[in-house]
Amino acid sequence: MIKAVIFDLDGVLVTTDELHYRAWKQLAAEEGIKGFTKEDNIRQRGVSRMASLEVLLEKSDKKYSDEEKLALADRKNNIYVRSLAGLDRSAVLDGVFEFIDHIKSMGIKTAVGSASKNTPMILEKTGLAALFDAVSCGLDTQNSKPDPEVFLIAADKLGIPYKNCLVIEDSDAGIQAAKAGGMLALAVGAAKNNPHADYSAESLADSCILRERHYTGIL
Ligand code: B16
Ligand code: MG
Repeated sequence: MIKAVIFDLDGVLVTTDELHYRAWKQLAAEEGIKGFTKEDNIRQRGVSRMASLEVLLEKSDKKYSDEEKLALADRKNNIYVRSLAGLDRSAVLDGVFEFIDHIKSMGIKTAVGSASKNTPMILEKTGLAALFDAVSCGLDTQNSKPDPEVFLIAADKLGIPYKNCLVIEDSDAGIQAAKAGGMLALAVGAAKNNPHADYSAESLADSCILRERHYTGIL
């Protein structure tokens, strides 16, 4: 029985995935790194800032020291954070507010489980912050998805057993993390065809999520 839903942030609750992509694109252009594509960006979903940088650097001939890598990650984050300046409620993906209202009305707890260290700021700016009973993010963790740590911390903050948690994710790394943590996983968006997910849907706006028998059964 599901007692808590743990939501990924980027690509599940908000549209910041495109802003991450543009920020990495800009950094690539500044560094003269060619051939960074949307497909590469899909592999950056859900993984930490440093792991995302490694995906970009696969396209570079230059060898960067650890110090230079930290500086590159900082530059990307500065570009990304600047692009969040005008972020507001309109960045919340379709169906999110309705879905959260629905599960809260059933007494189900809600949490965020995101790799992003910018999670608190994004939740505040989009008006989502008050809707969650707990937040676990890149500021809380040592290991990034596919390690389950971010979701285990979310469940621990809620005081709910792992087997009673449903994780909603748009990344393959996130689905792997949820399953490694002994949780159920609903794959949406870019991860919707992931064979390891227990359930899948186009997005939270997909009305079948609330209508279909097996979903109502688990929720
Ligand atoms: P930051 P999620 C992830 O968010 C993004 O999908 C991923 O592309 C990014 O590298 C990661 O957050 C870290 O973000 O640089 O803001 O700390 O999908 O786990 O909500
Ligand atoms: Mg995501």
